[in-house]
Order: sequence, then structure tokens, then C-alpha cells
Amino acid sequence: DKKKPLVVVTRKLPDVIETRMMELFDTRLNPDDVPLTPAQMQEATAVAEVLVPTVTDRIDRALIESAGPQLRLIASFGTGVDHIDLKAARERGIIVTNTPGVLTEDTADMTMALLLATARRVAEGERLVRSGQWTGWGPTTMLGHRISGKRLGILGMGRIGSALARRARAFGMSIHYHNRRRVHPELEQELEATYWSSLDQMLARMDIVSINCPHTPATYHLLSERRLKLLRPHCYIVNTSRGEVIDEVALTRMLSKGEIAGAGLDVFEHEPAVNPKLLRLDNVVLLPHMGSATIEGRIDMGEKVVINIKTFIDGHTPPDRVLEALL
Ligand code: 8YV
Repeated sequence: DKKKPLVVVTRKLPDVIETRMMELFDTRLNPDDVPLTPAQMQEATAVAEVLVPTVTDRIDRALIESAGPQLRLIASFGTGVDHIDLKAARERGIIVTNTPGVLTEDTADMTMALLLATARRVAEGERLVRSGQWTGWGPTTMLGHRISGKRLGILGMGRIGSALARRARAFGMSIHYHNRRRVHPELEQELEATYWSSLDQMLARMDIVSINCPHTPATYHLLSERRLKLLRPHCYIVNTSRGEVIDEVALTRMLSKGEIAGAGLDVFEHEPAVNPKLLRLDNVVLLPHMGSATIEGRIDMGEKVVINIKTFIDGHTPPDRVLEALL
């Protein structure tokens, strides 16, 4: 009877997933749900055959190079893989997998929620009622902007971008996008989406811009200060991708000066730290990275992790292997 492989999980996962993992593998869980310290991560990678990290774990080159030779698979619980040094993993022959697809709809829903909350001042209104300072309805108070008939510019037309486009279409918005590659004509037609090969030109013409691309070296600060300045002052920004895609300091400065109308942010450059200047602004809606946070989604993600590990252990290529070239 072959010894079960040691799987080390860095964060608390849904109970059903943890139970399944315990059945299938020799699993070491983290019941406290406090992220492992760097020393604990070192210890984990020294013994694990399979590591199951999340977005809060930094799997950098130093950690990968100091890992024991038994580490063969990093089965990340999440879709974004910017916390993992893929090149270092490849050089060590370590396979990396993620959990794409199962959080697409949830993240698109949250993007729509943030878009609406930002343009229609939902969070601000809620704060007003809770504060006890609400003096009653007024014809010119708490006015936001209509979203129907407006132009939504989607930066990154992948799975989540397309799911957002479908929702925004139903809200009467016109869809525009920038992507490295133009999407399939059939998809473009279905979404009635206009492709902009020039990001700069698109930015200058949108009413709302949503970030839906992954964070890679190529997208780091893609919305730089120079590009943010191309936006018209009534434009809103929504980000459910990664904070690093926007220059947060420049964004904060422009939001305070009213050079951008508002922002709905689910992600930040230095999570969980949030620029204190952002906290003082009323024209921003700030969420604690909860784009994919549904009970159903977390179970789906966990099931994907289990399948990836199981397939790998059975000697096959796991279905969600991440290849650097495709990012
Ligand atoms: C998760 C995410 O919260 O999947 C991602 O890329 O950002 C979120 O869905 C996180 O990844 C869990 O590891």
C-alpha cells in the first residue's frame, strides 16, 4: 500500500473540502485560519509533497528554492497566481495549478455590485442613514450617475470580463474593451462589444472603467498616473482584479482632487493595508477582497483543488495546470 502524499493546506477551507482532503491524502490543515508565518511556510515546503496556498501566501523564488525536493505540486486555492513565482517553480520542476472558471460569475456579480454602489452612492447613503444625520428626502440630494446608456470600458476581456459584459448589457450599458488579443468575433458579436487596440484611446472615451485582467509584470501599474489622466473627470473606476494594476497613490490623489468621479475597489496594492487617504474619501466604495466570496464558490474552488491534486498523484497532468506562456 503506497503511502499517502503529504498535503499541507495554509488556510482554513470549507469543512466539506477539508474532510475530503483528509480522506484522500495525508493532510495537514490550518484550523486557526491565521496565515502561516514565513518560518512556518519554510517548514511546510520542507516536508510537503503538495502545498495548497492562497492569495495571502507569498510563494517567491527564495521560498521555492529553499523547498525540499519532495515538493512537486503547488495547488493554489484561487485563480490569480501573481503570489507565486511561476518561473522559479518551473525551474525546480514544480507544477502549479489554480481554480479558474468557478468564481467567474461571483466575481462578475460583485463587480456589478461595486459599479452600481459607486455610481449610485450606495455605501455613502447607507453610512448617512446609519449616522443618524439623514434629514429626509430632497430633490437634489444624494444624486449619483445613471449607468444605463453609458460606456463601460473593460480592461481584460477574459472569463470574468465577458461575464461582466453580459450583466452590463442587461443594464443597458454599451460595452467596450481592451485586451492583448481581440476576442473571437462570435463573442464580440454576442456582447456587442467594441474592441479598442489602443488602451489610451479607450480610456479617454469611457464613463466607467473596470479592471478585469490578471496582475502580471506586463499589467503592473497598467493604469499609471499618465493613463489615469486620460480619463474624463466624470469617469468611475471599478477594480475586482488586483490592486497592483492601478497606481494606487496616483488614483487616490486624483480622486481627492475630483479628477476622477469615484472608484469601487475590492482589491488594493498592499492588502490588507489600505491607503489612509482613500479611507477619508466619500466617492469611493471599499471592499475587503470579497469578489469571489460565496459559500458555493469556495466549495467549487476546493473541489477543483482536490481534483488537481488527485489527478497529479495518479500520474496525469492536472486539469488546471498554469502555464506561464498563457498568462
Ligand atoms: C480569492 C482571488 O479570494 O482567485 C483569486 O484570484 O483573488 C480570490 O478569488 C483568493 O484567490 C483565494 O486564494
